Amino acid sequence: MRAAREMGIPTVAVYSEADTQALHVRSAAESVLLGPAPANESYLVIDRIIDAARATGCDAVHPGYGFLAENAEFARAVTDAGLKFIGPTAKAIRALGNKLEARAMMMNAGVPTVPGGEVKSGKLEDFKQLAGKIGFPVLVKAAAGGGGKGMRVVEDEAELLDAVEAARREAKSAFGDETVYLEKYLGRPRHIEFQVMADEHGNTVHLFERECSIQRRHQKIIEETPSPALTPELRKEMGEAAVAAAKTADYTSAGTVEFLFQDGRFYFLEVNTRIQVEHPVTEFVTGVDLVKEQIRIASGEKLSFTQEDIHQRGHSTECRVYAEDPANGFLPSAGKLVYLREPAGANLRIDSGVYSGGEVPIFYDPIMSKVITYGANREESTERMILALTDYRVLGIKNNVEFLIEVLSHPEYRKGNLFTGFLDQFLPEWQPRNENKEISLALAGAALAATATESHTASGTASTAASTPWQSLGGWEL
Ligand code: MV4
Repeated sequence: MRAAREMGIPTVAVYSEADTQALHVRSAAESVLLGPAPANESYLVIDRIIDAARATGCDAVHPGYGFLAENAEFARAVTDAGLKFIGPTAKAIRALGNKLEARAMMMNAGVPTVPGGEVKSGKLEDFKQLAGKIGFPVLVKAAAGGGGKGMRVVEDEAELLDAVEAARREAKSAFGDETVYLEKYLGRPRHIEFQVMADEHGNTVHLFERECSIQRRHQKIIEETPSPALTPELRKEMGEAAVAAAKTADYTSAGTVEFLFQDGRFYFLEVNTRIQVEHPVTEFVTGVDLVKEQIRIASGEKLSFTQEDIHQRGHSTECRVYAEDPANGFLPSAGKLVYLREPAGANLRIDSGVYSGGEVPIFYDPIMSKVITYGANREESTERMILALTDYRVLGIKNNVEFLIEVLSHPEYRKGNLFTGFLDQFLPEWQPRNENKEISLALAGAALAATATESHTASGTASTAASTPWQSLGGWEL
């Protein structure tokens, strides 16, 4: 909406009954109610969104990065309604959505993939043979999967048949497609992805990488660019592979080519056919507004830059602030956001979906905001992030801010020693250092409010003045 506004384009928000007071509704020129809180009665009902676009005279639909953003049927319906879909074509979304199909396309285009493949016969005997050829451990993956759903690690042949059958059942009930395939299991990979952009005139570029290894249960929590693992040579090679991947899929708009990276080698994983949550780190380091560029591409323009125009300058870090309790199994936290004060400053961006006094609904993904920092180098960006998070004040909703600070402060994080198992290995069963922080903050606030009127006049005469902490310290800080 901000990108559109800067381009002089008015926007219409759609929302559910749970989101009547939501920030995105307040930010749009107009808004349309889709239906009740459950997403399958509102945000996931394709026809209602098309109707809302038509009723308000929209020219285009931006799918964002949730709900229907990677739904080929939705992209098709938008196009069939005579509207422009701000994203890739339905055909590209569909082809890349099938992981086995995407893998085959990439192998054809010369993009490195993890050793493995399909068992066309579907016979368990043939799975055994393939697994033997790949070498254990192997990973059973669902063709229709992605994001970690329906995966199973198999350590030896004895476990294989059960795993294949279980993965098939799971895939069938989750995706309606029981096709599974095998890959060599990489035990300690980094997740490194490349941003790509392509226009409708055959121009395709990459905007370098993002390292997203710090995640739990396939939910990313810290992303950064550049990746501490890449050399200029590897970066060039991976960037070229990402562009080849986009070209072979006839890709248009913004997309992400995901790779696993281990022992100096990279392997294609999948393509995310949407703008991603972590896109701001790329914007900081390249200076390109990716959403504006998406809108320009959708209106038929050529890319406003070439590959040679794009450079990485400095370092950027993003932390996702979630409404969840890290001390209690990361259980989502909902309710009234009693008080919120977000940090501010140079080289700091906050993309927030909440506000002080607002409600955080239970119905959707518990992300509250994204804090993004920029620095001349990794140390500066990380230090700036720690200070920003230290200044992030939340009352009423459990959140992961302290947890994030601890990850950023960890010696292995500082060394850039990142891999997808980082949190399980270095911060298992994490507990906050000061569980009473929220109570302390509330007491400090109450004390400050109670003494606000008298303190300036009476402090000089009070005999306890010297020993009271309120004289020397800001109440909130204490
Ligand atoms: C893998 C892997 C190890 N070896 N494939 C998880 C998400 C899904 N798109 C693919 N995933 C993985 N595929 C092979 N051959 C490890 C993961 C994986 C992972 C990948 C990226 C980011 C976080 C992850 C967490 C656990 C497992």
